[in-house]
Amino acid sequence: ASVVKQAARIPAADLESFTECLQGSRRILALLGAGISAASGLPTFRGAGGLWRSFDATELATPEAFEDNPGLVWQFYNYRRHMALQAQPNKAHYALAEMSRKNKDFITLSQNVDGLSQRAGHPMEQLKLLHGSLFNIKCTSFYCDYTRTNDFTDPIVPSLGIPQKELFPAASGEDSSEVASAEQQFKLANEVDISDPSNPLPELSADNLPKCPKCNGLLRPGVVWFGEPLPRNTLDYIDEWIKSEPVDLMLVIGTSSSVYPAAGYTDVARENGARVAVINMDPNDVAGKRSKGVGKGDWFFQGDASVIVPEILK
Ligand code: BV8
Ligand code: ZN
Repeated sequence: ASVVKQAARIPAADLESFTECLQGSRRILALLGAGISAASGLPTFRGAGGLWRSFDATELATPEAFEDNPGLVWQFYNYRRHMALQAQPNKAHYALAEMSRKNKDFITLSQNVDGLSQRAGHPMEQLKLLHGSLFNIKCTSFYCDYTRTNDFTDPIVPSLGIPQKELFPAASGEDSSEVASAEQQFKLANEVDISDPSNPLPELSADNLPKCPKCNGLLRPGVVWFGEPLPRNTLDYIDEWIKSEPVDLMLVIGTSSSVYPAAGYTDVARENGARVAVINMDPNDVAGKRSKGVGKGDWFFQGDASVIVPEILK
């Protein structure tokens, strides 16, 4: 958290030239990554927080992981839903929402699934969720089209919050009377921090997991996993928007620009006329590498997005 509070260092000359460009810009694109939500307390993917119970988040954000152990993957997403619901949007989310309200030609592309841009009041028609949302749910049955959005149930199913007997079975050999009472189990579940690798992770059987009300199939988080295509209509909309007229300015905020096709939009925008301002805590992450967002005539503002973004957009 101390890193996040690092004061922003915005060189006056850069701020001046950026402000001049911003004021002369109409068609503006923003690409958001986990770094914009760091100040809201949500761990990024690659930073120290990018691990959950010693799992690398990208190991769990795959269809294979879900196929292999839906209970584990649901506990990962249930935990992230809970964290995101506890978090508050920060000044960067609000500044972008404000700019979007003032300028209909300002579009935000978010890689984040945490819902914070939405909760900051970002106009939804100008917010494109590239990787879905923790709060969308969809059915895994091949023939079933059941989906629901804005599902803020927490925990998503009782079994992910209040343990029942089958979740904490008596250690083998002990007779069932040894199993903690429901009250003790409830207390245990609420005290047990399941993000802590040293605590036992309940083995959830499929019948404890979210079920489709239409076909009783297993439901999954409505996010885009690695190896899955991004929503076709979203990709088409963005391509059309970028190519229809020149882009004046692109803001690349709090992203390692390591995941494609999302990261590729910076180069596409630049090819369509955009100048690029990168806001990131870590200069090593973006400086120099053209495809990582910083090239000639660009700006790089180092520091916490929740401090820098409101500062440079005001
Ligand atoms: C696709 C939702 C094709 C889920 C996410 C090899 C094998 C397999 C696949 C690939 C491969 N090579 C390339 C690929 C494609 C793959 C990919 O790009 N892999 C990478 C790892 C190489 N991409 C895909 O699989 C995509 N799909 O290509 O499909 C296809 C086409 C047709 C038919 C079938 C298939 C799907 C990718 C989407 C995956 N889902 N999220 C979930 O969240 O659980 S991605 C997830 O990780 C995030 O959404 C985000 O996009 C990404 C993490 O990136 P960042 O947001 O940038 O976060 P990160 O931690 O990396 O960086 C944080 C940054 O913030 C840092 O720069 C840090 O310095 C900075 N920072 C930190 N604190 C602050 C800060 N900055 C400012 N202020 C601070 N306070
Ligand atoms: Zn279904």
